[in-house]
Amino acid sequence: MDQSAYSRFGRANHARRRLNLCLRPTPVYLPLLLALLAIAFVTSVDARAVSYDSRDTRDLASDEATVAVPRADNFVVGSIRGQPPTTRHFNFVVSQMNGSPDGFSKPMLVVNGLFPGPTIEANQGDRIVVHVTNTLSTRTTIHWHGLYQNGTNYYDGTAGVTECGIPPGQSLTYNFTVDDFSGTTWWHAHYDTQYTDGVTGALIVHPRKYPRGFPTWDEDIVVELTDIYHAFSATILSEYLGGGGGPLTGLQLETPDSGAINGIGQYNGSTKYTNLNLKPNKTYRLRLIHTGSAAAIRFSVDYHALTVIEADSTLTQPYTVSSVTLAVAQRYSVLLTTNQPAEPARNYWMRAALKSAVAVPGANADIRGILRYGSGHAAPTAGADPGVPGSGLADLDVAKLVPAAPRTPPPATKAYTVDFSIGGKPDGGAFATMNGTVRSALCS
Ligand SMILES: [Cu+2]
Repeated sequence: MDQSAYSRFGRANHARRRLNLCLRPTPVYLPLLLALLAIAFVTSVDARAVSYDSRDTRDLASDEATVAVPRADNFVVGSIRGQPPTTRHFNFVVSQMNGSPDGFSKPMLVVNGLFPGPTIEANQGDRIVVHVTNTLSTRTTIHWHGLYQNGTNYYDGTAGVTECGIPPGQSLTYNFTVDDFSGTTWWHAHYDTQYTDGVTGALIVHPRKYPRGFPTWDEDIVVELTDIYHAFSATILSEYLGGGGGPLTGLQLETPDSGAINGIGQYNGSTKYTNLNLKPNKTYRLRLIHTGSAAAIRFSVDYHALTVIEADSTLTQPYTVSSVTLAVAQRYSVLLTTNQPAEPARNYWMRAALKSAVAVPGANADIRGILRYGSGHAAPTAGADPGVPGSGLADLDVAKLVPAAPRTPPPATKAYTVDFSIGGKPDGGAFATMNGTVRSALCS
């Protein structure tokens, strides 16, 4: 992505607001296999030390017509670190299903019936092969956010730029190496606004090695943060480009109804939460990924310091903060140690606060999950965010991030000027331009 070719939202009078859209798919014949895998996942939850209480008891086989939250294993990475280079195969089937990540049922576009979609995990030097089948009635593509695709740009998955999209009912096998890239990123549909409806997932590439003296951790967990819109994104887009027509206008169109942490959020008083069941006195690497579409998200864990060690796939010098705010498509890895006594049950709120410029009736910007390392299942007692009392820590200041292994860029041999702007159309919609021109799509 693509910070970013065009804006789904934003009008002439708020050109400063940039919508970073990134988009995604999976297997038609897989529901039974998924159910079997789900059973395997359940049995391994304790060993993995992470579970999702709100969904773990569901029987996927009886409910395959609706979107499921992936099992805990989908969010635990690191077991493949250090393996010899190999080819890793994935099957993605993109389909439309109803889902209710925040308790509100809505049509979604998903991969393999899951939201978030399957995590792709590899080591630097591996080849990644993803067989994508499109069961939608529109074209789709999958984009691998941040990968360089040096020599394989036709597998970049950017519809209208490097491909025309996978036609309905057809498939494409993406096949590329991750030799020059490592770190935390994500994949998403990159056709129209499809990813806003759910076609997203984590993409984790372990580096061959870490810099000397780099911090270490006991477990490695993916935390996918998103905003959620109850309207289908195509509807929002048409209202936006048409300058309105629906009940919401302007900034309201880019104000989410709610959000989710690893596929579970809250709306209208619902009380299902993502649960990270951790062990006490351990250090966890949390790989925060903003897979949403417009609202920035402020992530924090009550009473816990967060030590940033990675920003957008670049390792950083450790920098300890009280919260991290992510814009769309940004990623941060933070270290968190489970050693706080403040809550009697040792259960703490993870908070994903959505930052929107205007209000939408009924919207919930206070999205939470629970991080547990005590013995009980009592909910955390904290109401308002207590921060990290007595620590003197501040929120992340991106200007203070320093690469762990700085590199000097080569000198430029030629300079080009490119002016980016987002401007309004007479009818109220907006387009982004480069040097005053709007991109003509490769295919329409
Ligand atoms: Cu992207």
